[in-house]
Amino acid sequence: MASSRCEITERTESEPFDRRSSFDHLSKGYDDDMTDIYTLPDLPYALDALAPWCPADTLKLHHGKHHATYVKEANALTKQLATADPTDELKFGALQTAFSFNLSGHLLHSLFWTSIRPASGRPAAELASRIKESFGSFDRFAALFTSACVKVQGSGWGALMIDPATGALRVGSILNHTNGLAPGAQLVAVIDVWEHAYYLTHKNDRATWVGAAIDHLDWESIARRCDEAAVAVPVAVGA
Ligand code: MN3
Repeated sequence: MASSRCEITERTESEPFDRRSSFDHLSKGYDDDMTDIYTLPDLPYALDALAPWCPADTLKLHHGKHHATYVKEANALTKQLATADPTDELKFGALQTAFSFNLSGHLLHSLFWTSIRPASGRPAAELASRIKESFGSFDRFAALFTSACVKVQGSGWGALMIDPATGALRVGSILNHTNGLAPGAQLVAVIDVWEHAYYLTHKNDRATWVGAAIDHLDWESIARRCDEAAVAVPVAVGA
């Protein structure tokens, strides 16, 4: 239970203090009456709908524990930041870093659940031609996206994004939760390649997990996000 303002709550044996998974230690207290801003979205399919490439036990843990923790921490950190002292640079910086990490985790997972679907398939005509324009062919896109996912060093994501300068589709990697393409790049699909996404089933075989996920991309959702994306940012060239 979170402490109320200006109180320090002693933890009991049943409530172990784990610095690795909680940021409570960054604040001695905050306004716990503030409403939570972020909520865990429901999955758009049943827990067993993605089996066998993503079985129910993996999905339940991933959504109900990993994603839920990002939501919980993002809410807690919002409250802590609301009352944090910005002149306490070390603490304030740590809170901001932790908030960014957890909010990004929430947003990326929310996008991930709607980037994949139970049925395999290919993009419909309009998106198919946009992919061809951007990459040359669907196979070329698939090879690039596979590489972007498989070759993430450590934990991260493969991403399909809209280049904010030209409007072209690009693939890129996200290390941990940080977009490695460009500020303003609009994500239209992501694939989680943190080990918690696949290790229970596929052990260290990330390539098999990625292959299945790309085969099950939800092209209708991706097409919708492409349609809804803002027009390309005009880039000034010359004087
Ligand atoms: Mn994950």
